Amino acid sequence: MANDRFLLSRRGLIGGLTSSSALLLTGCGESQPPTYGNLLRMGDNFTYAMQRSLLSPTSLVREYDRSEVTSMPATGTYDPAIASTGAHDPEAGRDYAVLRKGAFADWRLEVTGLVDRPTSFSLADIKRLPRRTQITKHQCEEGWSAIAEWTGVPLHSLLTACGMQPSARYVEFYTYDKNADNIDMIDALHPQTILAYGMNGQDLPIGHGAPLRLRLERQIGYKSLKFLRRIVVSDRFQDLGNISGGWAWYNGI
Ligand SMILES: Nc1nc2c(c(=O)[nH]1)N[C@H]1C(S)=C(S)[C@@H](COP(=O)(O)O)O[C@H]1N2
Ligand SMILES: [Mo]
Repeated sequence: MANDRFLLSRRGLIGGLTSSSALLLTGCGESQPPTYGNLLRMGDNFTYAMQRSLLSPTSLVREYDRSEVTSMPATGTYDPAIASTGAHDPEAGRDYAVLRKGAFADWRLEVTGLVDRPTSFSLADIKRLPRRTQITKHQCEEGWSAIAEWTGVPLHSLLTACGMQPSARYVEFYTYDKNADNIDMIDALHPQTILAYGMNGQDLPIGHGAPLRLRLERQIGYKSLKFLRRIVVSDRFQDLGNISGGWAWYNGI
């Protein structure tokens, strides 16, 4: 009897959870990831649905104390100007070498697409926007993790500065190596999604993505693109290389 009651109440609980998460999902307008229907991307469906139903759109990842900061290796591409590191792009790599030589004084971040004010930001422009510092754990898909302090502009502040339009659904990132990727608006507007120019109290080092990188704290390491060059706000999902390259589009942690 006791067991039955437990089962019943548990069923009730599950029913309740399902309907409230359905409500929440409808509220977000996102019940399936854009990769839905791709058999190879079944994992996206599961983690996306779980995260979107169990976490509020603004639930924060844990932040650490400064005493918990660890060392962090620079991985993947650690210098877009050097052909032997990471996903080298000969043309962009040459551009990067020139910008790096000039201490990024001529570097610009282009923000275009569904914005009222397409803008080309210098690093100084970006540093004048609102700033957030957070100490978070980076988790690489290869198994290692590291804790570091990141300082930068919240992506939502940058998008607001450009007059993001209501039809925006995805934010695309293009870099100085061959990496590009996109995220949905829930991740884009999350309070801990920042474009970081500082790491552990210093300028962001080359190896970690200078002069500006994404910190996408609610997803796995490879989504936090380094060496940002261009941002495009879009209403259309497209595979910018990760999915065709065998990676999950959505990989929440
Ligand atoms: N442009 C670019 N961004 C990138 C990568 C890369 O190779 N190029 N590697 C990704 C991966 S797999 C990880 S784990 C982190 C590594 O960041 P780090 O070099 O600061 O440790 O950056 C991510 N962002
Ligand atoms: Mo990684």
